[in-house]
Amino acid sequence: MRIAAVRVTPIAFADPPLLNSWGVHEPYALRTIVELESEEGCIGLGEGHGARSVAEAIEAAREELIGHDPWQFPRLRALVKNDSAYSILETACLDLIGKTIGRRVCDLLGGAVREEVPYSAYLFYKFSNEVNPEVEFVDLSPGEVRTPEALLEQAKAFVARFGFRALKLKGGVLPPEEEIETLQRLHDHFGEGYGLRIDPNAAWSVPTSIRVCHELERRQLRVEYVEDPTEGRDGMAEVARATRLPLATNMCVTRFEHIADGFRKGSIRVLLIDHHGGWQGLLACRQLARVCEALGWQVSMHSNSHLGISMAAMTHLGAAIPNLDWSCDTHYPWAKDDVIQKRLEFHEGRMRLPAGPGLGVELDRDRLEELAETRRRYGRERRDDAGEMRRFVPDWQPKRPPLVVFQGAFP
Ligand code: GKR
Ligand code: MG
Repeated sequence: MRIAAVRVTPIAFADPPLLNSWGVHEPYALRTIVELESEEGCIGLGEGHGARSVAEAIEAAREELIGHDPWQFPRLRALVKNDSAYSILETACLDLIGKTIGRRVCDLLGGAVREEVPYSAYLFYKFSNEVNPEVEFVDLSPGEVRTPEALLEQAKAFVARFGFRALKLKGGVLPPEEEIETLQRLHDHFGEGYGLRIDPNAAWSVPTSIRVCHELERRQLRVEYVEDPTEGRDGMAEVARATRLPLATNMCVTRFEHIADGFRKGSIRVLLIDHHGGWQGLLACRQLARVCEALGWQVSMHSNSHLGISMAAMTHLGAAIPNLDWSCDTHYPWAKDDVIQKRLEFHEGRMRLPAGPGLGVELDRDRLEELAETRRRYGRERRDDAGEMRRFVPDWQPKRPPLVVFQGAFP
């Protein structure tokens, strides 16, 4: 089997004004969609980070990709050095192979250990959707959410609609005391049956992180883990030594090269894997899960704003990892649009593996073209939450710059 055609489509889709420690989501999130067509006319799909540099990296490899055998992953890696671009192409190759031989992507990752993958509610403080009156967002949590009470209402809507049993709060937005109070409200309303997580994206100092962890311990909330309270593997290790709560990361250990240092220092107990960026694809993430097991680290999964091809790929990966210890993150409920023909659904907080070979999803070409047009009109070429926040707070500065930037998402 050989690749006969490569189509790269940068898109933009409506994304509500969700707040984080850098700023606020722009009215459109950017993604890159790739189709790889084999000589036999079969099409493999990939989705990933939306910065212009990612599409350019794929375009730069186009000539060598034509005629490439999709089974040859080391050669693909040699052709494409940009991690985000590689991961999109790898996903598309796996989809293409699966569709050609009639097997699911999870089988190509070693086989499914579960048919349904658990996900968590990804809860955000946010501005009212009315700050972007020209954009049509998903009908979930349309108003402003900047108090513990309002966040609880958002959580109720997520749990009622999707049945999630774990609640992750994007922190680093309100003063820490109000974010603790928000977790308390969630605990009081939902009770022990629901796990809580908070992720301020390294916005807190070491002393603040320790103070927050001690307060969460004192209140005896059911905290599954505290994600990236502070910056860097040294800072995280200092916090880890001071608390009984497990620390998790998608910021201080984001590549294989970081593992030894993070392990030696004791910076984390949970790793949020992500096939889209520095971990370099689904196959490597499957291996990464084995490394985590050997180190005694637990495994969870990270997400950024995404659509259905990524949703399917994440679900195949989650299905193929025996030691998936925690329900996975996903931004999917925040997206109204999609580029696949039938949007994927959660049932009781889980997503079933899509039926059919490969990823099990098919492209909606009309919708892809519409979202490509949205991207052309929108004109932005990389995510800029801090710049967007300056529309509302002209002298805004991100609370603390993240140590590790998310390649492709924040180039
Ligand atoms: O969507 O605002 C966001 C998140 O903060 C995202 O950018 C992070 O990459 O979800 C992420 C995380 O867990 O840190
Ligand atoms: Mg995180």
